Amino acid sequence: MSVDWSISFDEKIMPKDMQNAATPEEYIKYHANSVRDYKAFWANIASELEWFKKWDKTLDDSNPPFYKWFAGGELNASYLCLDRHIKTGRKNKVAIIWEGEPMENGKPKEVRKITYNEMYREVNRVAHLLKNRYQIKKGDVIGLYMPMIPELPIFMLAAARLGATFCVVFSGFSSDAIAERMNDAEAKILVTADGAWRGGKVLDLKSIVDQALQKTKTISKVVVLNRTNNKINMTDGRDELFDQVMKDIPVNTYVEPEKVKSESPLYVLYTSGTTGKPKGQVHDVGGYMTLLHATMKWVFDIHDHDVYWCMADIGWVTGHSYIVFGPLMEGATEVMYEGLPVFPEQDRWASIIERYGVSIFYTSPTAVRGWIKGGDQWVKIHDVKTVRLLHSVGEPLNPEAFRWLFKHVGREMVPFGSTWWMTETGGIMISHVPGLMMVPMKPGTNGLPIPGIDADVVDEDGNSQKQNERGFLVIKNPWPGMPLTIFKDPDRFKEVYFSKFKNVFYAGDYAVRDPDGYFWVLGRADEIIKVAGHRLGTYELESALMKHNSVAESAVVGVPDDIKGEVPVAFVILKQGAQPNDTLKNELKDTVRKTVGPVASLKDVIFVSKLPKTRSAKIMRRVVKAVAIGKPPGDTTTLDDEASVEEVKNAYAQLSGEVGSS
Ligand code: 6R9
Repeated sequence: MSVDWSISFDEKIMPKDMQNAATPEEYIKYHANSVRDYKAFWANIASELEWFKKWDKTLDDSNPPFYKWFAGGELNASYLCLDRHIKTGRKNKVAIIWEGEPMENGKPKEVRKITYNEMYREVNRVAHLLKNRYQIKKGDVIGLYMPMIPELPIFMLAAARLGATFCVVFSGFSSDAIAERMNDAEAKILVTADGAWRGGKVLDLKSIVDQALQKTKTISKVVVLNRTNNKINMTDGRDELFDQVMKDIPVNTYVEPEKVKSESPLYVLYTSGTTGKPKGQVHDVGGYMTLLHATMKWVFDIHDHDVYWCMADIGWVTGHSYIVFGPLMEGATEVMYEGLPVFPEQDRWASIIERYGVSIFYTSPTAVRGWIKGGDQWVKIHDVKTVRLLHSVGEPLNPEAFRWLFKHVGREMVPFGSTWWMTETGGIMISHVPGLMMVPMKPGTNGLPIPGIDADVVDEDGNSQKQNERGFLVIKNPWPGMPLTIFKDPDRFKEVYFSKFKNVFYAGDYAVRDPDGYFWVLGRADEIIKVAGHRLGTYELESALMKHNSVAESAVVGVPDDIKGEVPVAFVILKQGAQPNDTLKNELKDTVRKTVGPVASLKDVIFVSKLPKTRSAKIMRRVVKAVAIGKPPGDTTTLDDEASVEEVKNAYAQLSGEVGSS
């Protein structure tokens, strides 16, 4: 998606009463120092964590781009998130305030307040279960396809305790998507639930898993939690009820946290690729936890008295980093909400802020745009004055959305930023850092790179781009939290991220730097689209369409949407004999939903007889997209495809003529 270009590079807003206010120049100076010797800089931060054994080398860079941070060091993520707090006075502090989606008489039907001690107990019991009943050990992978309930972080932490690797699949993905990921990750067991609440309905997780398991090769056991009292089928010898297998494990069970090497995998999380199957991003322990520790302090300014709420789903990286490992490592009290933030009414999210006195709120542009549409009255009926810090993530934050939330929740005085990062980066990379040094805000900007991160906007040749000119976003130094590799595919890791520009991480985003040095990320430069902040590869949607036997070829592009940022539209060439009618359109939409999951909803299907291609037979997506949004293909001095100006023009004329006349 492109940001609204009514943005102003010059508009500067400073949050009220900031003690640590700085000018952009002051921050840039500080930042330059941090990246000059970035290894020493990050080593200093890492030493704030508790290590079982200190690292031998801050950065093993002997085999780029496969970097090992804090090589030889030993620690445990579950220990950092739990054991440490039990010993240091946070034992009875509430870790998670969980609110279920169903309401009764205007109140949430279920609220669970779980202390650090209770989390610790449960994680130990689940670790015992994994270790003894399922023989899960260091290096094994467990799959998690679960609702937003506390047992999801509990299983993640239990796996981490054993030094095992977990792989979460977002509950909006289909059985095919689960099977593909579980097979690639070679997961041994899969944990799921009977169902998940979403917008007042039960999503049938277990039957989706049953279908997936027909196609998996490595999963021998399925653990099923009861969340919705949904009717389910249990397969003898394979499926086991969580309550049953847990009931004899005593509350005071203790499982010693494994001493895990810094550079060993904590989790694999699949991201949509531009081509081919989803890529399993492997994150380490030491570097990842170090980055989260730093960003929790700098970006969220987390303190013991805060009530923190990140609205993401744990199925995506934001939930991994900023619901599970970040806030729990810092000993925060956080809100975890199960369902839709606008269920049963538009004000659910604001009522949650009021109910628990949320002070730090991490949300998304799609959510905010939805609330704007719902009307100001909903937020006005709640007291949200406890909020002292706001951030957004997932897609470009348009200035309207910034202004609305800043006014209605931020009272036009609190820090509010749009944090740029990706699954690959592990944690926030470009952001305002109110916990460290706050520079003026500008509606819609991402701000400046966090300390220790050398980000830049470059042209096609990899040279720093001029101010105000669009280029590619890159990160020039290795950073803690970067992926170890793509699971079982190191060549692809190198190829996708480190080949466009030599030895520099290519993010795949377009960005601009303004005269103050601020970054403005504009959207993807490749075939990834963000639909309501959810990352989808157009390739996956196209492959799903190919499953229908009427489809010969297709191109899916993202088109702007007022609420969701972008939505996918498919251009389809039918096989001979197939009839292009509404019934077929609906069938195709259905095929995609069933293959990829409810998260993938095609907005429209457009039948065409040709797709524009370059001489090297690559589909010219820019042309397809221009047609989809009824605009000329625009700038033909190509930054993003290899087609000649003539080719682009012809293809556009042909396709728009065709679509216009059909
Ligand atoms: C954390 C997350 C990554 C892509 C990324 C970019 C987009 C994320 C953004 C943003 C503009 C922001 N993105 N945050 N664009 N401003 N504040 O979303 O990870 O799902 O892997 O997506 O999301 O395009 O490249 P992931």
